[in-house]
Amino acid sequence: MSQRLRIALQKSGRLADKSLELVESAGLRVVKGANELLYRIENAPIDVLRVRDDDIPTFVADGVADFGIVGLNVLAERSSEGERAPEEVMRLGFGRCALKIAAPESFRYEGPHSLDGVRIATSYPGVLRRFLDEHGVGAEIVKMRGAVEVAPRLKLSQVVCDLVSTGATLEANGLAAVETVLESEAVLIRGRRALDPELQRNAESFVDRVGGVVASRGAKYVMMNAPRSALPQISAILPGAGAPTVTPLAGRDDAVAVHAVCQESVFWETLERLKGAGASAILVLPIEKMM
Ligand code: PRT
Ligand code: ZN
Repeated sequence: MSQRLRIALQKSGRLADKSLELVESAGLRVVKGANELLYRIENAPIDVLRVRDDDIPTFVADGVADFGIVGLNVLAERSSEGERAPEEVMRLGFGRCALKIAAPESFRYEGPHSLDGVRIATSYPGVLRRFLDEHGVGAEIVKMRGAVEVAPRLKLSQVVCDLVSTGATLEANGLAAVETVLESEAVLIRGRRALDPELQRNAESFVDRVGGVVASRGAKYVMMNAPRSALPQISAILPGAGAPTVTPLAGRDDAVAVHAVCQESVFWETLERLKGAGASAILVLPIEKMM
């Protein structure tokens, strides 16, 4: 029997749908069978293990799964505990949030030193400790598993260190963010063990495909005609493009066709600047796949 690669994804929660979507965008057909714990991929030797996000780093570190998708916040907390942390393969561009220190309005915050001797409630004691140590701050960390935002009202702590996306939860609890400890997004992680050659090939192909999906998201293919003399200026305007492809135009020595893959958003302003530099017939096309 051939060996199957295992990818651990959050079963339900903020990352669940987008993680599965990413796998599907990579051309892997997921069969949502009766087995809630394990989904099979029908067109590749891969299984999807569906678990709680907190368990994913452990499963990947222990080899129960070969890859996983978690918030960078979860990976960072795990890494701060020292031993056997999985490695980050790539950032995935969704699940964005930030681990922030938030305080009631009455708290005077003038920088990390304002936290000296203060009690801080958090579910991320490791990441917070590292931040405090880096700033030479001695604060007392109160570890909580959830509902961190209520700690100041319960007099468990003066301030909190919690994940924030819109900030609505902080606001509803009379807190305001004063410091960012970690910017987070979903990341692909893998274990550090060597895999059998066959699994290793599968793993490389999986990483290539996921990388292709992530890179092509937001990327655009830009084409235009331009005076040869404007090439340096045009290359400088194209957002996040490597060296563009330049081809001659039939019957015209002074003008060329320029093709480029832009990794960043191409705005109307960009097109206007290209036009201003002498470009004409500018086309911006979506990219479906990239490798
Ligand atoms: O059941 P399981 O253990 O798998 O899930 P979970 O409840 O532990 O995690 P889940 O699904 O809530 O979050 C999974 C991951 O999503 C986190 O580890 C983060 O990487 C990421 N993420 C992105 C967030 C948020 N945005 C977020 N807003 N995780 C939590 N929140 C919390 C925030 O702390 C606040 O309490 O959501 C609340 C609303 O946030 P505001 O700022 O929009 O009000
Ligand atoms: Zn969790």
